[in-house]
Amino acid sequence: MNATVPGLGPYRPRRPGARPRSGLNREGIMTQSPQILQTIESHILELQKLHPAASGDFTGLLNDITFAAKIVSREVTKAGLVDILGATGESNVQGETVQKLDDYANAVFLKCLGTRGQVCIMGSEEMADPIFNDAGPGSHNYVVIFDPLDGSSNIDANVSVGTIFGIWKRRSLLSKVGPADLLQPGRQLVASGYVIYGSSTMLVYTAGHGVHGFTLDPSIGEFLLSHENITTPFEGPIYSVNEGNEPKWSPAVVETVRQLKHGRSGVGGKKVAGKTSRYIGSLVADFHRNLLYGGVFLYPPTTEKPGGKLRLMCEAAPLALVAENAGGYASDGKGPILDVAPDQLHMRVPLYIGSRGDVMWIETMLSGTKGGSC
Ligand code: AHM
Ligand code: MG
Repeated sequence: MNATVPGLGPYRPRRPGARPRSGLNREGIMTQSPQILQTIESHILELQKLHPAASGDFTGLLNDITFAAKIVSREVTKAGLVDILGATGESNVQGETVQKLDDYANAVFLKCLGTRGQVCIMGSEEMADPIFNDAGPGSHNYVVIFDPLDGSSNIDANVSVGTIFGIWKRRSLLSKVGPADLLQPGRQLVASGYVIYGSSTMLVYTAGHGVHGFTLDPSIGEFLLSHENITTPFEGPIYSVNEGNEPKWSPAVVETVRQLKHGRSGVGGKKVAGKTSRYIGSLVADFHRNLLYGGVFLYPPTTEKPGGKLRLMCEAAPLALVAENAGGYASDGKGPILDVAPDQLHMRVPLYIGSRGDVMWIETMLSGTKGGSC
């Protein structure tokens, strides 16, 4: 079910040469009503109306994320103009070089999420430990885990990067907030989404009533509904994987990718065509493209990273919820990503995500190999 206001259509860019939407004729006289666009704030408010007992905390939290995304978008788009590019020289908790914009995006999300008293735990890919903020049961009801700027190694080349976020409900209703509140599986997510900072900035989110995409109109500083109720094809024409890792994959993964590329024989011996390859190396951008066009993204285990590279809580699980709510699927090669129980904030997993039919076929190929482990 989707939560649009009756009578308000999705945002559609104007065709070149089409009449201006203002409804003014050449003499400046109003001849038609202006098209009404739906902002993300009004969309979120409509969602809140579906839950009459809602306190507004969750709505406020989604609005905080939207606001943070606008600020980060502003910095990402002007990154080429100011001296903000380049690594700080420090390493994050996984030993990877931290880019300056990572630091900035992290600080923005922490600042925006921490001020209204709805959040009891904030965890970020950029911080070794989560931040606990507990004023006792009854308040601070949400846990937010995010990757503030995923794909940041691409920033210097002006390639799309993104933010990924997941929101869980606090479990401890009568006691102090603790690890059980933090380490929840993706199945318990109440909302998740991502922001892609690309040729335009888009925010895509799901809170259980479909997956909806909003495009930032920089001239008015608003995210406007542009992709209502996104659904992904059951099978798609694209596979996305870093094929440079092939020497480090298990034989099962090598064979799986070979068949994705060359095709295979399907049910009743019917030939299933090979797919085309697209790989940006920026998870949000690769995921977003495949969500719209259909296909599958793979980050299998390698001999160097036997547990996979991508993080369960701030990358895989939030995107898995988006995929499932759009009709797709995400697997660690053995079962649903959403059912994987985290043992720590920065736990990594193998990831196969995208069109449901494609991911299920991969799961079958890898069954008995511990998700494609080497
Ligand atoms: P990051 O969180 O440090 O930016 O790393 C995650 C990124 C993903 O965006 C992308 O899918 C993956 O790393 C690419 O890895 P590789 O360069 O090994 O193909
Ligand atoms: Mg990341």
